[in-house]
Amino acid sequence: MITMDDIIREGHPTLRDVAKEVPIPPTAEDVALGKEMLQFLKNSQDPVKAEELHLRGGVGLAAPQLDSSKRIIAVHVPSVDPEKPENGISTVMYNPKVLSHSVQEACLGEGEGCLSVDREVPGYVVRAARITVSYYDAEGEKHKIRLKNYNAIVVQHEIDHINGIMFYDHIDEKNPLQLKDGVLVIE
Ligand code: FHF
Ligand code: ZN
Repeated sequence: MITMDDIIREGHPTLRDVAKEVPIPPTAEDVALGKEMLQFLKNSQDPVKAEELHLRGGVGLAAPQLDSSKRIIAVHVPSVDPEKPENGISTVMYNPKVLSHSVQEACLGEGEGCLSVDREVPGYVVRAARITVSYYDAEGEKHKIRLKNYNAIVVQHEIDHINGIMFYDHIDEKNPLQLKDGVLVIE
C-alpha cells in the first residue's frame, strides 16, 4: 500500500527528470503500480482511511512522485453530480500524451498544490482549458479522450510530472495573482 512516506518531495532530483515510456501492453509490475496509485487516491479521499493513514487528499498521482521515473499517471476525480458520473474521471494512464489543446486557458481559482510540495505556493497556474489526450490502459488498449475544465487541469498537472515540471513553474513570480483577460477561472 502506498502512503505519504512513499512520496518524494521537492528537491528530489527524480521530480525533475523526464520519465521513460513504459512498454505496451504494460508489464504486470506496471499494472500493479497503476492499481496501487489509484487505490492511494481513493484512500486519500476516504475520510476514515485518510485519517488512519495520515494521507493528504489527492486527485492525481504520477509515478515519478514515487521515485519511479515511468510515464504512468493516475487520476481520481469523482463527479460532483451523482446523476452524471461521466463528469468525473478515475483511471490509470500509461504513456499519456496531449495531442492538442484549446487556445482558451483556465486555472483553478484557489491555485494548485502538490503531494510533493509541503508548502503553500500562492498564484494562478494557467493551463489549457481543454485537451485531447491519448493513453494506453492496463490491457494495452489505446484511448483518445477530450477533457475540459477541472479534469483537464488535473491531467495536465500529472503529465507535467512525467516531464519534470512542477506546478509553480507556471506561476508568474513577479505577479502571481495577476490574470490575463479571457482566462477561465474554475471555482
Ligand atoms: C492534488 N489535492 O491532488 C492536490 C494537492 C490540480 O501530482 O486537489 O501532487 F482530495 C499530483 C477534492 C478536491 C478532493 C481536491 C492537481 C492537483 C494534484 C496531487 N485535493 C487536491 C481532493 C482535493 C495534487 N499531486 C493539494 C495535494
Ligand atoms: Zn503534483
